[in-house]
Amino acid sequence: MERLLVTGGAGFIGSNFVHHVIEHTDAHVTVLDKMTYAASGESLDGLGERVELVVGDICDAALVDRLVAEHDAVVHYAAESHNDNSLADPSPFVQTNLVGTFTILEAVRAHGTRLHHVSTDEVYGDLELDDPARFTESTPYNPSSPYSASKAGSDHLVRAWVRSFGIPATLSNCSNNYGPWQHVEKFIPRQITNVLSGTRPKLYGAGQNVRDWIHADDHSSAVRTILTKGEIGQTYLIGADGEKNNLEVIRAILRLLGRDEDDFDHVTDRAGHDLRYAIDSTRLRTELGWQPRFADFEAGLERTIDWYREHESWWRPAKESTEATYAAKGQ
Ligand code: NAD
Ligand code: TDX
Repeated sequence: MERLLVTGGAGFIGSNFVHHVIEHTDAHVTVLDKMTYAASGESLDGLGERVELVVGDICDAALVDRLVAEHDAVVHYAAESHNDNSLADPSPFVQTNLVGTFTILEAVRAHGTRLHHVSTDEVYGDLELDDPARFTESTPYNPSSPYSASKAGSDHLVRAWVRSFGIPATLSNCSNNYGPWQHVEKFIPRQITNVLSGTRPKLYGAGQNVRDWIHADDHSSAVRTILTKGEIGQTYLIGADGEKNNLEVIRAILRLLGRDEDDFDHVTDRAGHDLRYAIDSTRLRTELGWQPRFADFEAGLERTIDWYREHESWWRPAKESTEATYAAKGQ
């Protein structure tokens, strides 16, 4: 039985991956998670004895070294992940995303353990709205926010450890995820839970910014494909051809919830707000044979809305303080 160490496995995407692994393999999974505000133990409920949760920090070198030594592969999701938080206080982003990744790399180097590093398309900066181009594995890095710069730095560390020390690692850069268990600070859950709470959705600026949406289940299947079939040292872009601007998404949420599509507020725009992200995932599809299952964004969004309707007891405790933080910034 394979032993996998999944960092950040109690977060939105990491927990989805743990479910995916338990469903599709006979692997044993150890989750290493600091259980920050973004984590949810509940997201791992019901998975049985093949999943173990270790509460700890990826910056704790002794703990990370011991855990890495006991596992066959590490899948590294743990990060501070929210752009708006990185604008308010970049410090934990530098600590977790850079020092934490460095700590994992040193343990992987010491023990020769297979690593997959999970990253974001935001490392490439943004595209113009009228530019037909999409990001590829050779697009130059040009991050905009403290979050994306810290993720870009972590990618560079992984690549340097591959080249200089020969560690057996792969990398992936994925577009915007949606689905169950996403924190209410993020765009789609924030707007769904606003409507469910009787509050108007909040659109930054004019809402022309484009994101390339992918369901978290498709991200998980892509990471597992890369972990099993990917070429060591290689980077794979993960995306499902889901480009939509924020205005379209907010209108779709209102429509699916039976509300007037114009029943939302324009609020203060994000500083340095990236215009457009778009992924060309040809390498992953042609070289490794991966395909997304959730091709229809609106159908996936409808299922996600149903999930938030049915899980109010999960998201409600974080909602009030999240909205208070946004309100203090005029957002
Ligand atoms: P999330 O914020 O929901 O979860 C992050 C998890 O990491 C949490 O469980 C948190 O407790 C844990 N964590 C944070 N600091 C830690 C530390 N120092 N030690 C141990 N655990 C720690 O994030 P997410 O949206 O699930 O993103 C997961 C990964 O995927 C991140 O690396 C992110 O950059 C990447 N990614 C996210 C998206 C997206 O759309 N959300 C897209 C592409 C890539
Ligand atoms: O209330 C809002 N109103 C709004 O218009 C919020 C919270 C966001 N937005 C806009 C900003 C973005 O253009 O919606 C878009 C999506 O915002 P976020 O959900 O904050 O995501 P983004 O900043 O695009 O980053 C996400 O995708 C890439 C994840 O949070 C990152 O972890 C990932 O790397």
